[in-house]
Amino acid sequence: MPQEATPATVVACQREGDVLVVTIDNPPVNALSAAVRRGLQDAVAQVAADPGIAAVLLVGAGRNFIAGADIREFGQTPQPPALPDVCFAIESLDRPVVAAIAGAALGGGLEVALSAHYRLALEGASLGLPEVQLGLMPGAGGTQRTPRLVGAKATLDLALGGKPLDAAAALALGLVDRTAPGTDARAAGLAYVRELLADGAPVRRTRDATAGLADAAANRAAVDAARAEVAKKSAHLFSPHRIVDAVQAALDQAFDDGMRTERALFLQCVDSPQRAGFVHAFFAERETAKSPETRDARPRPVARIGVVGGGTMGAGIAVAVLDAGLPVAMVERDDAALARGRGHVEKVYDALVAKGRMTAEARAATLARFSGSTDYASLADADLVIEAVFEEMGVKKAVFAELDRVCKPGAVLATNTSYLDIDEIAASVGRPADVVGLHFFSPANVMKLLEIVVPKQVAPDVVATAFALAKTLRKVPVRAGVCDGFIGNRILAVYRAAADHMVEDGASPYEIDRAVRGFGYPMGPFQVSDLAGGDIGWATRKRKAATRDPQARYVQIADRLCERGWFGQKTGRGWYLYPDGARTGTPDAEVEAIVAAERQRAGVTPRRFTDEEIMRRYMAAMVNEGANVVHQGIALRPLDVDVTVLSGYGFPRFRGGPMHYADSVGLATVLADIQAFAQEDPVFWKPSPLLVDLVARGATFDSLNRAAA
Ligand code: 3H9
Repeated sequence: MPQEATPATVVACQREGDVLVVTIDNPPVNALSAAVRRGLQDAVAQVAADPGIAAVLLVGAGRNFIAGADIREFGQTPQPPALPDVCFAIESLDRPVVAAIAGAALGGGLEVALSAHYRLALEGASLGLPEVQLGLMPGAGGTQRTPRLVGAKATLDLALGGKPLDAAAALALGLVDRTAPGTDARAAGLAYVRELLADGAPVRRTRDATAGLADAAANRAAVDAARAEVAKKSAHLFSPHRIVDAVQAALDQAFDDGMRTERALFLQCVDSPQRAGFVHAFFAERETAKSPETRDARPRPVARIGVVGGGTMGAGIAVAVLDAGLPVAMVERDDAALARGRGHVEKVYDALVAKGRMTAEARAATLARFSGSTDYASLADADLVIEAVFEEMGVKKAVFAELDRVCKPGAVLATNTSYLDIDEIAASVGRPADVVGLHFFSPANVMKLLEIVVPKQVAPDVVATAFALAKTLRKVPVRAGVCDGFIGNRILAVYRAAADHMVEDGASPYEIDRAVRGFGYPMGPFQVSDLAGGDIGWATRKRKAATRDPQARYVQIADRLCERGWFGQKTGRGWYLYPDGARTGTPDAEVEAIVAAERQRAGVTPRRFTDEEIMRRYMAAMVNEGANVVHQGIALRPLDVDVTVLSGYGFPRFRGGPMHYADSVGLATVLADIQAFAQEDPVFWKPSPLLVDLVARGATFDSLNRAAA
């Protein structure tokens, strides 16, 4: 039985002579739960009552200082003491308080550190205000103390960007007073405390600091610039606007008033649906990183990786591997193809050097880990090989036959296929238990999502190896079963079809893209198609033509564009026009004319759609297919669908993913929509049995997430 967290177990106070060492010990990341807050409050009381204590040292046990507030507590009844009060009490102590930071001092963790009178950051420390990534804002003085120390611009950069600083950057900014080598916060902290005591260093409260407020004009300009930037880039988001308001309050108001303003704004963020969406996404991503196999099996060691295929995908995968610091061996069928593959890889690093984001030496060192060959024998010592060749079963099987021949026993053989039957590929080799799907998204070195596709015969430790690889490559893994399109592309096909139906029924592609952007997506589906290349979808449609249900509605508009060679950005026109290589498209009257002609051919009398109607259908299609994917066991839980669509398809993170969104709308409402749409098209709009069952039981998708936990 784990020990119950009490203030005394999660915050340990220990005397080192006249120094009280206060250790926050709340695994896994020392989050500031109610027990920790009470423990810190008790520590303050102990100092106040004991004149023999000359100074206080705050440290975190384990790898982190404090990762922030306990995110699980938001949305529940708040338990006293509130963190701002704890911070105020620490800062108010009349003897020096030092925070020695190893690992993460994030959010509330940095706010606790800012309440100390002196700060020391060790090697590898990471200091930041990431609350914005959770739909929140700093709520324990982060927006009030930080500007007093480092000014409004640096504060806004930290709180709006959400990216942490390392120790050196924090020192350069003035967020910490000193850095120290190593990771032993207690030893380095004690040495620093001794030095401060020997120097007679005074109590120095951040709330009284004035350095950051000195340049009033610069601070004002920073707030104005941030406000304009937020209005432009984060108009959909709730918390960034409030962050700017709070930092402005730090400039305009006395400390105590500013704290009250911050608190009020923070509580608005806590209550916002966006906070619930972001926090759901945070925990969902941590859940998808685990699978039944990662619990039961140990990953095989992976030090050498092979990639077969040097096209866009293969090269992108090679770059992802190189970026993770591993060596990669590429195999292509002939010298010319290999040269192109190498060229794709080099281009990525050349661009980084040109932008000043990588030195020429670092580029050379990275590429030194890349080797290429036309001989499969070069993969003989690879621990894991990823096949990324042409999407055709015969071609894939030929590659796997070669891998079967040359790879050492125990090597993991992965395919990057997006829709082929991996069971069939596995069955074609003599070691089916070593075959797994690793479905990367393009560009593979940038996109976060990695679908780990689990065929029938795969060994659990091969799946565990795939998850370990995802971690090494800093990808977001989601476990998927074998089916056409796995989780992501299968759902995409359905909501994209719903969009096509709406176009034929009267909505223009531009209206749909606008509505989808209005919902929070960076791009609409027709913009995405133009970016990816319309030929890709066209090839899939042709492949599926023979097996398509003749009863199913099929909209031909996209085919009409493709027949003209209008594939999108790369051909200068698709759904949009891209004159002179423009990256943003402009609406095309000729496309509208083609759409009108196709409506006529299909015998449709066009009608108008509001943005709300468009999104109801778009989301209903997405949610219904998401439910099917869970119902059929392709996705383990609804949260796996959420993470897939969030990390691979641009779904707005603040909405938590389609299944979380459906819960927030109400599943009965979503089902009623589907049933209403089914009146027009019962073949397309078939309510998922899972959705029907959940509505009948008055249950939510989240209940399935919790049941699986
Ligand atoms: C805040 O502070 C608001 C304040 O300003 C105002 C308050 C009034 N709470 O990521 P990992 C769990 S908002 C609860 O895999 P890593 C996580 O779920 C907060 N749990 O480890 C996982 O659990 P499990 C601002 C948390 O080493 C385990 O810890 N702070 C929290 O890759 C390990 O997590 C942030 O936004 C939490 N705050 O990375 C920081 N954090 O094992 C959020 C983590 O059961 N956290 N868990 O799946 C992080 O960025 C990373 O966790 C961190 C460690 C970098 C710290």
